[in-house]
Amino acid sequence: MEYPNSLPRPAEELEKLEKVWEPPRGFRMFSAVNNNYVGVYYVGASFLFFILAGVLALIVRTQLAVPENELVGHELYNQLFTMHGTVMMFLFAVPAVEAMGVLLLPNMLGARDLPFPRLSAYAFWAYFAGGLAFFCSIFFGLAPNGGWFMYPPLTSMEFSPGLNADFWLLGIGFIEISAIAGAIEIIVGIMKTRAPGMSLDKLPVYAWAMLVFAGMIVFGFPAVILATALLELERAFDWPFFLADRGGDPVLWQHLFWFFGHPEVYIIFLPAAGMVSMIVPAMARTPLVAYRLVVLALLATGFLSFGLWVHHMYTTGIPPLSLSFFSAASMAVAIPSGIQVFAWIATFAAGRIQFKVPTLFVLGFLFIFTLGGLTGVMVALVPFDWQAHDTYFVVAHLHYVLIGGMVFPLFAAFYYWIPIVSERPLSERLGKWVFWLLFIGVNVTFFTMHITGLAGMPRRVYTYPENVSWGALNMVSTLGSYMIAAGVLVFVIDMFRNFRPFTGKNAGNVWNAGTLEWLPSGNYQTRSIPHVTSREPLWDQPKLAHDVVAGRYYLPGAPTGGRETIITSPIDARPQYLLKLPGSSWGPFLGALFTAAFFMSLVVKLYMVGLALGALAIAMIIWWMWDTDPETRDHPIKVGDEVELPINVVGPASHSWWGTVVLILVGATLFTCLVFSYLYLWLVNGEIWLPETHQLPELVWFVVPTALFLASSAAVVFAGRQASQLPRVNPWFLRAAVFLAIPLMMAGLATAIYADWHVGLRPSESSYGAVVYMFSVVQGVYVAALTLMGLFVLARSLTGRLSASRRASLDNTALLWHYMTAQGVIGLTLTHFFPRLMGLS
Ligand code: HEM
Ligand SMILES: [Cu+2]
Repeated sequence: MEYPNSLPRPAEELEKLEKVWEPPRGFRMFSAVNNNYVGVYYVGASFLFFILAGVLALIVRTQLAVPENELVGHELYNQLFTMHGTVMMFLFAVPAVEAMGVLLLPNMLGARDLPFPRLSAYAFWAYFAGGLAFFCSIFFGLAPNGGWFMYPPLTSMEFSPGLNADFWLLGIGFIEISAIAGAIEIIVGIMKTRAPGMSLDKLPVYAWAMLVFAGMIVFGFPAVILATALLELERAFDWPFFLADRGGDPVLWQHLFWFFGHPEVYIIFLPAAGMVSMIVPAMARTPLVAYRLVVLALLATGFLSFGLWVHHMYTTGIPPLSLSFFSAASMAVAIPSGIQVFAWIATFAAGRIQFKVPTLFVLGFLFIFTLGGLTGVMVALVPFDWQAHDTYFVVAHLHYVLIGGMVFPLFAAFYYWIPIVSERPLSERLGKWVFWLLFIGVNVTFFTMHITGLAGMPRRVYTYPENVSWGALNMVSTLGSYMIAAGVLVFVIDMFRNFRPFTGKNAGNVWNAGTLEWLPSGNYQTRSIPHVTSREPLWDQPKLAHDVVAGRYYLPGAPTGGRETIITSPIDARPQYLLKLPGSSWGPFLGALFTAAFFMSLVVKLYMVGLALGALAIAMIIWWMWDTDPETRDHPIKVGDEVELPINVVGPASHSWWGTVVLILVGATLFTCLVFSYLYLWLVNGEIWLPETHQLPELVWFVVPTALFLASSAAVVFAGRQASQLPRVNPWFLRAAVFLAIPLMMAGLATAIYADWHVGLRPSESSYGAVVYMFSVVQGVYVAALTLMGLFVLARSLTGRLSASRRASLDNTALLWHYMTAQGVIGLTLTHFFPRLMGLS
């Protein structure tokens, strides 16, 4: 084929590329933003939380080893198992798979980096700092103790006074926000930074899995963010969302929680399945059997898993028709998982297997996960579930699924992929020890729990009497857990002996795999960005690695003098423009620390300190946003002898437009969950929800805020029109329009709140009042954010950073602005007309 670039390359080209991508040294490593640094930190931090939560599990198991043990006592035990479950799920499992994505995806897609490196860095540091602070609550006896799903009324103020539950609510709500930031990065990265030619049909299965994973975060996590916000408002300001005596309903929490919580299981499992789909072909030395079916299975699982949340709530009195719908959906989701398992087995059968450590972990995964699936079928049978519910049988089942479905694939992935970030691969000999200790340990620990469970031992009890004869089984189980710990210890030793990241070198393609992450790479990833023509380019083009290193493909140097990558079209990956990437910066690190501190001060109710910290966090974000949206040059940049790309395009082609659209989807999901809560509370508590004596505001109070929101959007539209005619028109028209839009929007919010207030509605009197004011709370978040963004746009215009071709800040602000208006109008329409329509008032 024709190569984009001719050889030989100019002598200084590689030197310049290396210089531009040179990572910071010493303590400035905290300011690194590129993925091969942040990705490694991120994976490391999540593993640290795995160990910390594991230590908690060991204490739990030690406590349970013998009957009538008084090692930790009742209250601490509750905190221990709550923290163990919470940390494992929220600080280990989700971040670990997200971290692997940040680390692997750029290499796998043939990109220099994902499109928002500073956002990744910010998300990581926020998670790490916030997570550590959250974990430390256990040392002060302040850790939450209501179990990892935190059901009210147990977690309401009445039964959980003190700060423990607040730590959970604010800590987890905040960490989910960081997970969403990572998901936006991953979606836009997969859609827009693939190597030229890597059409969706040639996308590695792992990237597909991560796309579904990130999409599920976008549609799943807002539910739990809303739920935590509602419960926190109830606890802090007595807004009765979940208190039945004032029209609330504790089951609303369960709906919102499981609408996130069930997909959560697949959010953890799908990336692991994606990893396995990469490891199996490499270890079998043959392409994955039924690529398209596997991709379809991933998409189907993602889609179906959202219809299943109710199966965690069979005992809450669901109507029979919806019961049968949800059980049918629960069974349907087994089909796509089955397809993947068959595809892996067929691939192993078709190839010649290399029996290395990653292969062992994949086989261990298949074994343990299948057993977990079988007990899953058992608990799906209603009479059996009735017996096993809340016993150790369920603890056994859930650990088989989680450890089999996620921990084993993760270890396979560690052993498989570490050669691309470390100068040395991990040891095969020690790896076998790790595998057998973990495999035997897990089965010893958890298989016995099936039996203790059937013998009637309930979960979440801190001890049990002598005479029930659960003692021997529990002792075995505890010994097993020490075996697991020994396995993890050997792994850590292996890491100390062999893991050498950040040296600028790596061990290379040790397994002879076929996908792009195995191209020789430096801090800049690949020397030149290949043109992809198949799913396993390294197998199909034997000279590819050589040509890439020689600089024959796209972007062999750093033509703009800074970091850059190629942005391609979402479906068929045609090159669209050259994106200038940021270098190291302190903004994300400091911004994240301030954000974490902000949330922690909310927990301890230091609202003024929180305000100051929040302002600092925002200042950091503005600081780093300031140099995005660079000056476009008139002449395009050469990325090949004959291939030229523009810099920085406007509108839907641009990566920041995509980022904003995904953010809007997040917001829209949260808003939909709020609408659901409103209707749900009406449905279950209709009679006391809206007292008949209550007067709705006159309709003029619908018209005025609606008109104000619409007018503010119109002003923003006008500003956009003006911007596209710059420099022919006077920039002061644009500035005046943006400046006017802000008070219009604020007035819209203020009148909406006043409308409810002046008819005597109060948020703490009834769940109706609480949920109606909640619409304004959500709207208020947008008003605050858009005020800042509007001022930001103004500042850019005043300093000459806004023009017809350099206007991403204005365009993205406008997108979000119109969304805010739409959300406001829908909320107003619902709260004003629904009660009238139902004849409630
Ligand atoms: C590494 C070995 C592990 C051991 C020995 C272990 C042990 C335990 C035990 C004994 C309980 C029951 C506590 C009780 O009900 O009183 C428990 C609960 C739990 N574990 Fe683990 N676990 C391990 C790994 C994991 C992993 C990897 C995950 C998730 C990725 C996980 C997630 C959970 C969850 C969600 C609960 C439920 C907590 C609750 O009831 O609120 N565990 N674990
Ligand atoms: Cu479920």
